[in-house]
Amino acid sequence: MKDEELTAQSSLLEIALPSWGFAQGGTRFGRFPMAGEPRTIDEKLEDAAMVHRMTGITPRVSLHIPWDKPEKPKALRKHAKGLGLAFDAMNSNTFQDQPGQKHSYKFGSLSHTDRAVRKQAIEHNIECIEIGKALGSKALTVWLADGGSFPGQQHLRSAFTRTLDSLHEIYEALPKDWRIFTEHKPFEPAFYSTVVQDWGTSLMIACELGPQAFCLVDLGHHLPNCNIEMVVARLIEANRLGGFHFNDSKYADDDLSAGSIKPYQLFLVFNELVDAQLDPLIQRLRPRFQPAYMIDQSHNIKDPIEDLIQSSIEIHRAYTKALLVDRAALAHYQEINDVVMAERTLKEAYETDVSPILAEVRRKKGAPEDPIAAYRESGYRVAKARERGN
Ligand code: RM4
Ligand code: MN
Ligand code: MN
Repeated sequence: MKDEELTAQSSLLEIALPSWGFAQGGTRFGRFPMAGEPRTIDEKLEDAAMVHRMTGITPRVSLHIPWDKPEKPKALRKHAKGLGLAFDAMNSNTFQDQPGQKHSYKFGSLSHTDRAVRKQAIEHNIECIEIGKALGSKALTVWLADGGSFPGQQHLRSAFTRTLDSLHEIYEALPKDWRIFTEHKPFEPAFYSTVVQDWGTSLMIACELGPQAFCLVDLGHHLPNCNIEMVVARLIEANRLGGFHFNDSKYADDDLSAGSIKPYQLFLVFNELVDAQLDPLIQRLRPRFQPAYMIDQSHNIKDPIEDLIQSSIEIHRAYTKALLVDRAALAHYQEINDVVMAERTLKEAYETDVSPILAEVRRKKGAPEDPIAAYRESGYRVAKARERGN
């Protein structure tokens, strides 16, 4: 691929930012707030606009409800537009009890044995859709903490059937131009049996619900050594790959910066995505192949703005390297079973320094060559600490 073509392709990537990633995160042991962190959704949007000014590739924000529930969604949409931002998928939250909530989610939400609890969780998801409509969002992401921590606690099949029934009701409320994503996760907070624990379950849900339902792959939601690129390839083949939550992990759902621990894995995931994107057969048979890219991390010790900039760059890097793979050569080596040359073809792309291409894409979008340095020079956080008084 020529440099201009590579730059053009590379500049097509867009990644959504999580509203829940702008305040300093914490663990169950503690949280160490930083001066100048945002307190309201308006302030989080200001920070998102700063990230987008630095990266040029992060123009949308994904909202978590009720954490970032807007009082006036229409006004928030206007505020975002003024900052050059729009809204990505809506995220529902039935994994925590909120003040004043009638029924508790202690023993589940969409899978609960009590119809009243399920109804409350269904209504919450429908409310997320309603807010999302006013914001211009086009998708709902459902991650469920539902499950059991001890053998015998839940009837495994019935818990799944109830979840499916609940999801059907949410699906009914989905506008025709929306998509619903279900996110799998093997464990935590349930430590024995999670209802949507793997991509197989997520795929069953998508197939049961209908053509607007897709699976979302959160890179941190896999057991150690899971071959995530295989999961991606299978979901593409099933025409049900909806999108990603990017992050990285060493042990489990660590929510570390994308590309910080296993950059080769991130590249291999993008290798599958680019391969499908360039495959005319896939484009013809699966016109709905439009994965949504999003970051889902917890910024416990880094400045969240720096972490989001850094992660966006690493995702962009992995994608651009995947564009470099000589696909004709790879196909040839696979065909003749030349293992070494096939692997070398991937490694050649992976080992190419694409930093100049990334910088060129940013330059064309009016973003700085070195986003972290530019952000630090801007004195943004210090100014915000003064302005926000924290
Ligand atoms: C979960 C999952 C969801 C996210 C919550 C905060 O582990 O990754 O996507 O919404 O965390
Ligand atoms: Mn996630
Ligand atoms: Mn997670």
